[in-house]
Amino acid sequence: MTTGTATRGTRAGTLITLAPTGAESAKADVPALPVSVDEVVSTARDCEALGAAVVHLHVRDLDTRPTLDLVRVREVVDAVRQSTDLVVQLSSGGAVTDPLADRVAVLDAEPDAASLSLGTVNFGRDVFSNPWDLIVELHTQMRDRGIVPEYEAFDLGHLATLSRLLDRHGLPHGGHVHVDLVMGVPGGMPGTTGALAACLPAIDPSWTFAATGVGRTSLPVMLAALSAGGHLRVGMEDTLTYAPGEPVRDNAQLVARAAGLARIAQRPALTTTEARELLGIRAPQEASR
Ligand code: KMH
Ligand code: ZN
Repeated sequence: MTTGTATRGTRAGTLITLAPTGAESAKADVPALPVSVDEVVSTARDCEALGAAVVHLHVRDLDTRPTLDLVRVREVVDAVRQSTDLVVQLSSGGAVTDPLADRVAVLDAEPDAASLSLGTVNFGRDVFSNPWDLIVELHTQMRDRGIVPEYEAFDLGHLATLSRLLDRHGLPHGGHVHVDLVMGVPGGMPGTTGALAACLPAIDPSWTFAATGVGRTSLPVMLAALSAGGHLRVGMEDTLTYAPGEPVRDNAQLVARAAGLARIAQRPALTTTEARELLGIRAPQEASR
C-alpha cells in the first residue's frame, strides 16, 4: 500500500492550513466568525504565530454575506499579504449557491494558491457542483496564471478524478500535487480513520495530502491524518464546536490544538517558508521579480 509518507516535507513537519471563515455559517449564528477585513487579518496574524502556514480564504461583504466580488476579494487578499507571510489560498469553491463562472473569476485576484474541488457532492440538503469541465478549466487557468492548486477530495472517487486530471492535463503550476481530504460533509465520505485509510492507496507517493474533519470529526481525522503522514487543515469553516457542548472560542484555539498534536507526533508545524517549498510556491519577492 502506498501511503505518501515518503513525500517531500512530510516527515519533517506538518503543513497547517487555516480555514477561518467558510461560506456556509452566518455571522449572526456564530459571532466569533471572522468576516470583516480587520477580523480576518487579526485572525490570520494570530494563527500564523501559532503555526498556520496557509490561509484558505472565503470573503464576506459588508453585510457579512459570502461574496465573490473581485474588489472585495482583492482587498482581503492584499490586507492578509500586508500583515502576514501566510500563503494566501483563495477558495474557488465559494458557496453552494455561487455561479461556476464567478468561482473561476476569483483567480483574477492573483492569490498564491486556490482550492480546486474534484467532484460534485451532496452538501447537507444542497449540492456542491463541480462538473468535470469546471475542474479542467480551473486546473488549466491556475497553471496559466501561476497559481498553485490545493485539490479537494470529498469522496474516494474524487482521488480517481485527480489521477485522470493529471494524466490528461499534466501537473499543476509548481509541479507538486497536494490534495486535501475533506471528510465528514453530510453527503461525502465519513470523517473516520477507516475512510482515511481507504483513501491512502489512491494517493500517489509523489503527492502530499492533508485532511480536514468537518464538525465532530475534526479530532479523529486530525489524529488519523498525523498517524498516516498527512498534513492538517483546521478552522471555523469546518468546526464550530471544540468539545461536546463547548463552542469554539476562535480560530486560534483550533490552530493551537493542531500545532500541539503535530508537535506530539514529532512533526511540528512547518514555517511559511517551508510550506512554500513543499507546495512549489515562490516567495512574494521572487514572484514579483
Ligand atoms: N463552501 C463549500 C460548499 C472550497 O472552498 O473550495 C465549498 C468549499 C470548498 O468550501
Ligand atoms: Zn472552503
